[in-house]
Amino acid sequence: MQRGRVVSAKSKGDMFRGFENILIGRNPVDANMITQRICGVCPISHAIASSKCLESAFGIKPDRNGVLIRNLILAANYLQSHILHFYHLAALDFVDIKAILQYQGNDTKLNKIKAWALKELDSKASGSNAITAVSPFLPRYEGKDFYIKDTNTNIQAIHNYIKALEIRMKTHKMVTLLGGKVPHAASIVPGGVTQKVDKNTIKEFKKLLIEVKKFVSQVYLPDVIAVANSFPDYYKIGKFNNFMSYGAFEDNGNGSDLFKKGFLKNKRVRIFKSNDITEHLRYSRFAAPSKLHPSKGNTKPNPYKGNAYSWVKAPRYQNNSVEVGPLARVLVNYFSGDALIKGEVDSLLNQIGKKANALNSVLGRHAARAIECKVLCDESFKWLQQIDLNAGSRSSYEIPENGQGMGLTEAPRGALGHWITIDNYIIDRYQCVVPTTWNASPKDDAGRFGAIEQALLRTPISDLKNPIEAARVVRSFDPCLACAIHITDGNSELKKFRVC
Ligand code: NFE
Ligand code: MG
Repeated sequence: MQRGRVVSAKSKGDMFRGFENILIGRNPVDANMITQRICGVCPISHAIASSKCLESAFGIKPDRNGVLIRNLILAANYLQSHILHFYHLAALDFVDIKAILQYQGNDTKLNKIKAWALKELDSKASGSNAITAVSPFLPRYEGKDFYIKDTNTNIQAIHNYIKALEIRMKTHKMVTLLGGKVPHAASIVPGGVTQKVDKNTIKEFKKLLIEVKKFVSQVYLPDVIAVANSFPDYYKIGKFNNFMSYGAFEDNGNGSDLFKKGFLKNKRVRIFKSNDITEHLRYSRFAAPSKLHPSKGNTKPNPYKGNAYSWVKAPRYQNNSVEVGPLARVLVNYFSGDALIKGEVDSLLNQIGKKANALNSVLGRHAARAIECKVLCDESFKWLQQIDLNAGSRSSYEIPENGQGMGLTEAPRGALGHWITIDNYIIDRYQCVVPTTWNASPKDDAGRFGAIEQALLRTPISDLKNPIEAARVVRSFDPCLACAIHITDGNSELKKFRVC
């Protein structure tokens, strides 16, 4: 078995996206519905970014009820997305799913999984390979000490994996109560929302929220702590230096966002300036010019460009690679001294016996998602109470002949920006810079690595053929290439690691 460390990394997206080009020549309000189709996991964030973008181009402010309802829909989508990530995308990097074969108890759902696994194994029984092929749980990286050893802990985690599916269904219902449907909401529009909310809607939403909050406090947070206690090395692995948040969950009662904006470098939070964003193209499969601000950007594919290795652009803030997402939001707020976030973070740090710098890690990213869920449950109760049932929820607008707009928000995976130029009442230019464009970007014009590439460097790998450590680092960012490029090409090589 060959050991080593990651010495170089390339993060790439394998397909052209082009959503921005689809928008050119259309009615500006179409952007609101079309950009949601960029992704089925974070469509609410696109609906909000696009609504804010159009509101700024139309010169209007959103209605107060509309803002509250949008916050509630977005919070429900964050809950859905963060729980999805921890339980259904990342947990099996740590939990031994094969423990289900040892289950002897009476839980109907666990017994169903066990029976299904046994049947799958039986039908695939082709010698020693049988255990490696129970989709979607296997194959996986195999190695000594890769997964939690204690059978009961593993079985409890599998139990919570199923429970998390049920909880996600409830969060989807929360979105439909206020958004009309999932995954792509129908109610979010420039000016606010079209949904009429009454006492019953609030009652139903609250009932679901209570159940989700209980899961977050009693199951999700303890499970994150349990994983952290079993894999303490991951407080040191997967670090990055620069963090950015655009701010989200507007007008949190006092005129400020719940999650504040800022750029954090060397533990100091600086004022965020949207003018300082550029998109570098040297290693991306797009035609020059490079380093344009997104309001001037374009989307011209250049598939055969030499040196280019990704369909993801390389956005930079003041020429820095930055990490965006839950950890970035939590750290920006923590180091800004935000009392609410600081209280939640310090309480978690106390429980795990760590200092704040431990958060800059793989485990910190998982913890940040759980902390956000706790905060969003608590704040959602307050937003529900603030809705004025006797007032409307949408301000009106007129589409101007010409104009420019910008809509910034935070998607579950981080900073999301939309920029529009309107000419002769139609869209002349539309640009989206999405969270995974920041995190999974390739190198920039100066050769600086993107956030995931950088975080991978020096990661210790215990077995070259089973580089689970690298997978854990990448997965901690919760990358979504669907957002960054639309879809990945199933024929491309997915398993090439350079480890020395
Ligand atoms: Ni397809 Fe997304 C989020 C956005 S990440 S999930 O969160 O915007 O690129
Ligand atoms: Mg773009």
